[in-house]
Amino acid sequence: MEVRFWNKEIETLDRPALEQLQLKRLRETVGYALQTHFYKNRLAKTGITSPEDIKTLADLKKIPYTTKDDMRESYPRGLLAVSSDEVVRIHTSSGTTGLPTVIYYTREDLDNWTENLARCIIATGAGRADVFQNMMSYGMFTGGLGLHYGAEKVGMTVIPIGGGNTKRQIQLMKDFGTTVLHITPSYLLHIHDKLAEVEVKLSDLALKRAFIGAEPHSENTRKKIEDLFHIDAYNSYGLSEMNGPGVAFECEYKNGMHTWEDGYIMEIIDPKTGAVLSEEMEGEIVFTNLIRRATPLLRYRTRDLGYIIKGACPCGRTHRRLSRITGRTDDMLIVNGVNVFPSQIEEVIMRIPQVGTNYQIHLEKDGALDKLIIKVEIYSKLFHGEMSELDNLKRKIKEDLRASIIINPQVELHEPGSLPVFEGKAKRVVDNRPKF
Ligand code: DLL
Repeated sequence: MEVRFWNKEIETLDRPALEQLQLKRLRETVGYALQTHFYKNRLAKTGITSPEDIKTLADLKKIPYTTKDDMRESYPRGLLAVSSDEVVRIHTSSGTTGLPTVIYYTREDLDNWTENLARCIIATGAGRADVFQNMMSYGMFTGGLGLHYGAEKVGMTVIPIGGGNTKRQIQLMKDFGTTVLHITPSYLLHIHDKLAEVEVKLSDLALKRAFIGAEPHSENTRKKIEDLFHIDAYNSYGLSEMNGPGVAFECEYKNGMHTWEDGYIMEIIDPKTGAVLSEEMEGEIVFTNLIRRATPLLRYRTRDLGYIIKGACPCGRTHRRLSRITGRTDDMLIVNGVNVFPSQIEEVIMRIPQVGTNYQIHLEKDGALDKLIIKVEIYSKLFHGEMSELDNLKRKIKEDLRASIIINPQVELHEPGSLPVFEGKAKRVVDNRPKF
């Protein structure tokens, strides 16, 4: 495979040089952080009052973690490190569970973010000859604008349609010969269902690749997408607190997501004790942003779970790879005392070929007990077959789930298109148990 790079020098920098660069940028970032009320107070307690107090990368450990609550409490300007005339853009999180978190960007911050996205795009093998349909929503969400500028930078033809309006999406794919999609995996699966409805065949389209991300998905979901569309799908990870997409992205080898370590220091910690874990050990991902001056964030706890993959990637990039996101510290479900992650359920059901493109996880109370109901769409031809086929499928899904999550769920089979569709991030879990 011929490997292409956007910035070969940085992407293949040897480890000592990369760490040297990290140290230089960490010092600068601590300097910016000390301009904010929040970090000035917080760092003073640890004896860090100037960038010179950071002597080596190991000094990072002296800095306390920053949490989402810290960011909310600093809303709206407590984490702003530059004067307002230097700020050229603001993004916020959706704020559905309280005050949003806010990120400010200077011109240079946006350029740094765009540079990372250009690296990601080229790493997948895509490039200036591609037609890029950006189906992530534009606006305060970072998914739309983030990739937009990255794609323009590498010279792709960008279709800035944003999320939703599925028929129009398909029409544009067909009329403009779209080759690369940027989309959530759940919405992409839904698009496949819609193709037949609008009488568009895969052969009418020129699709080659999809960048899928912004929500958790399993390896089996990726495979399903690749098989249904005959394309390559690349996992893309990021979060608004670390600029947005472009933090970690798969290269053509699709064996974990290269995290741009000249831009982010990545640590994995034990979410309970806060202890830093070694490579291959799963825990909460913590990032320090090294390429943003307007809102410096030090040791930000993402609540996402994953691990650092050991060893070199055949592509030659030296930036270490992050595993698929295996869950979140706050999405674990406790069902009759047993811990279950939605990702475990998805992994099981998406490898069963008769299972269609959508599913939901429901939780109800049944007397004193919790009831777990898995609703899955199946392919329509099965509904017109033998009843026993449906019974067998239900039993198979139940048994496979039981083997993986140790709970006996109730399984419901649904016709294609009958479960709710999300054009952005999917909401898979419906927990109707009374809250205490
Ligand atoms: O979702 C940024 C993004 C846009 C990433 C487009 C990729 C593509 P937020 O809205 O702040 O930002 O949500 C961030 O989404 O902490 C994860 O929990 C989840 N997430 C993002 N990408 C992935 C992924 C954007 N590839 C939160 N796999 C993160 C699993 C993901 N979860």
